[in-house]
Amino acid sequence: MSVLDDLQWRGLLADCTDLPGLTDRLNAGRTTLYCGFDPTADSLHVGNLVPLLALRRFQLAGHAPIALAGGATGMIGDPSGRSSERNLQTPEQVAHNIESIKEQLARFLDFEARSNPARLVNNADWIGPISYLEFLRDVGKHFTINWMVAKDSVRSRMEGEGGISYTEFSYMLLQAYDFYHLRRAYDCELQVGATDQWGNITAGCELIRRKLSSTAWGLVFPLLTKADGTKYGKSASGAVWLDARRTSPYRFYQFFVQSEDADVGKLLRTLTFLDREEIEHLEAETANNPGRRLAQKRLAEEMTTLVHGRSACDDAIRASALLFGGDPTGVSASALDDIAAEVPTFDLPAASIAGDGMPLIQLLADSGLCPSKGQARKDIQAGGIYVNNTRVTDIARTVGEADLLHERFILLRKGKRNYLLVRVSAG
Ligand code: 545
Repeated sequence: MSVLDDLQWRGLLADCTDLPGLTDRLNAGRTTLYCGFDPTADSLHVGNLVPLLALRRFQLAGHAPIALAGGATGMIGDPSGRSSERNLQTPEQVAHNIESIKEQLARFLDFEARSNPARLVNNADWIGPISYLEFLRDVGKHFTINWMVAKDSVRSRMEGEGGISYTEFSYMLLQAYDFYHLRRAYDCELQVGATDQWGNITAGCELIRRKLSSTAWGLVFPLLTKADGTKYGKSASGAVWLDARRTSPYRFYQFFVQSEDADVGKLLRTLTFLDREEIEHLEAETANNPGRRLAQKRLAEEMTTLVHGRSACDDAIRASALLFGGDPTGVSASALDDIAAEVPTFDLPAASIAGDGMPLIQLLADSGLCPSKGQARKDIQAGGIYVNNTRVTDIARTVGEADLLHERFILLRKGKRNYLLVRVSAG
């Protein structure tokens, strides 16, 4: 299957400037393509994965991908898909963000591939040195205002209340100039992005045609949405980031495990590298056996491994099992730290459990898991209290050093789902 057929089957082809022409070009041999990422934050999020993974899909098919970090464009701000003017970022913010973003981009591409290595470029390298006069003469002159205001990104803002600054209005010319530059410097013939980038991408194709009399193609993917039409990639607590410091691997895993049955097939197709046969099998499983959530588990495992690596994924799986009554052995300290962000916690000085330990009833009441010592006693008698997921039957049970996981955690549970993580500190 060709890369375009594969993208088509995955539902990733939203639009192309010339699909038959691009098909011929890709069939004829190795093609260089690019996708740009502006340093608007210090991490990519799940929503940015579709085009980034698409670069990888093209690379796996033998083509040469370029990931562009927008050191210059990030100083301006893309108006595409935004209903209001952005605040300018400081040069320091841009510099900081670009370092983290570059590191993330690099993780998904192969820079050592012998015949089609990936490249990572920064448009500040070629936009930085141009003078304003040069830019107006060499780039601006090729575009009419009439053409520019017809673009969605500009028109919607001109119709709206706040308007659009001259600065953001000019953005598309910078991105157009990038494509032209990459066309000349690296023979880059294709730019990809999600549908919000259509205007900027076609501006580049236009500039290449005008200045070089050569062709270039644009290809856009649909923006990820859920079956209910809402934006994908946001959890109740905000965006799902690729940076483990912003979204823990545990939470990342959970985000995918909790996908709706109606969305999981689409997510497997757009975000994973599983093949058609396997995905269709998982979709059939969802239809016949939804309770098992096999497709969701597979999706979460693929994505967490891709973004955080195998061992962080294994940790997240064990931590998830732990919050479903599983065995705490084998759950790493960092996974327990991630769990601390998910369930109530209670901090206890180590001295309280030294020696003979502390009565469990006391700990249940102090930590707030049970409203009082009397209620804690009743809960134990009813068989509803667990220490490290083992049921406690003895009301005289104490908790001591022997109960500690990684020398600093004790997981308490009341009933089926109420967890509380006790963190024991040295002091
Ligand atoms: C800059 C210079 C170029 C080509 C492209 C650009 C960036 C482009 C843009 N893209 C978006 C983006 O989001 C921030 C990511 C990092 C926190 O604004 N003008 O930079 C998104 N892009 C990926 C997809 C997108 C797009 O990175 O194309 O459509 C989202 O899926 O919004 O020469």
